[in-house]
Amino acid sequence: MTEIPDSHPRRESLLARGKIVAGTRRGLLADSAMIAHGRGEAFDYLLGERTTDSAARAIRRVASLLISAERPVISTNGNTVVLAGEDLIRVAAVVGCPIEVNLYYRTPERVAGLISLLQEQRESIAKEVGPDGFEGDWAEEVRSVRILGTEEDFRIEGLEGPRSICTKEGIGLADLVLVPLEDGDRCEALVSLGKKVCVIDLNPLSRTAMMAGVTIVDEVSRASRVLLTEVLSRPSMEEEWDNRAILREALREMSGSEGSI
Ligand code: PTJ
Repeated sequence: MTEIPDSHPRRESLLARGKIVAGTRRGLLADSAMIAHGRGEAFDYLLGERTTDSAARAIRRVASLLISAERPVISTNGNTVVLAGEDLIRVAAVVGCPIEVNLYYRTPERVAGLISLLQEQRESIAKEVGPDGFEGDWAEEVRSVRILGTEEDFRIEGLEGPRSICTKEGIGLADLVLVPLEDGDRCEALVSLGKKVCVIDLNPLSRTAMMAGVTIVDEVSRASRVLLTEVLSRPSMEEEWDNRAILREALREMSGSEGSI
């Protein structure tokens, strides 16, 4: 990858692009992964490439739900593993939940490749010092994070073909699913199965964003970093949650960028 100076104003964005390009070359990503990423970038530009107040509140809500759920699972696709796999493994270690590779464009090769990448990431994270605020044996907690995806022993009712395939231990029996960059159909199918669905999606107008119980309108790697801090602080649950209000606020935050002209 070309060296990007620390002072470059678009450093984070260029590094993320580099990860998407490298993931594509390794055959880990869907053919349309770059198109999806580019769409996300456009919304992120309008957000000012920052975690906004409304996104921070949504992240806190998701942290409290993850901690109080009985069987939470973090569902990951190609783009998510490449951009945010490491922080999501850290989150899973703190919460004590599995990570499942669940793809829109499912092929056995991509599932196996993404699981191997997550296993590599898990091993290198296990060798780190635990994050501030974590109490316990970090290496043990990280190594105990289950990485699922190949079992294929459950079907998501309401979806057809390979998209319906998931694991019973993960999404199948989960009461809460955190699904970054989800598609609208799957979000809807998971909601109709009675699961609590939390999503990370930079597009506040997507069907996914509107169907989910909690929507984090933020870039997946930035949001996952903040989510780690939040699960470590174990926030208590606020009573009310109005997801539509959060989406409206995200849209206002985007249009607020007109002030910078
Ligand atoms: O790995 P697979 O086979 O599961 O395929 C993954 C993609 C993302 C290619 C697939 O799910 C897809 O085509 O997604 P869509 O329908 O293009 O939706 C992607 C959504 O994620 C859009 O609403 C984007 O704005 C949003 N998005 C893209 N990049 C990011 C993002 N949201 C947060 N962070 C990002 N980095």
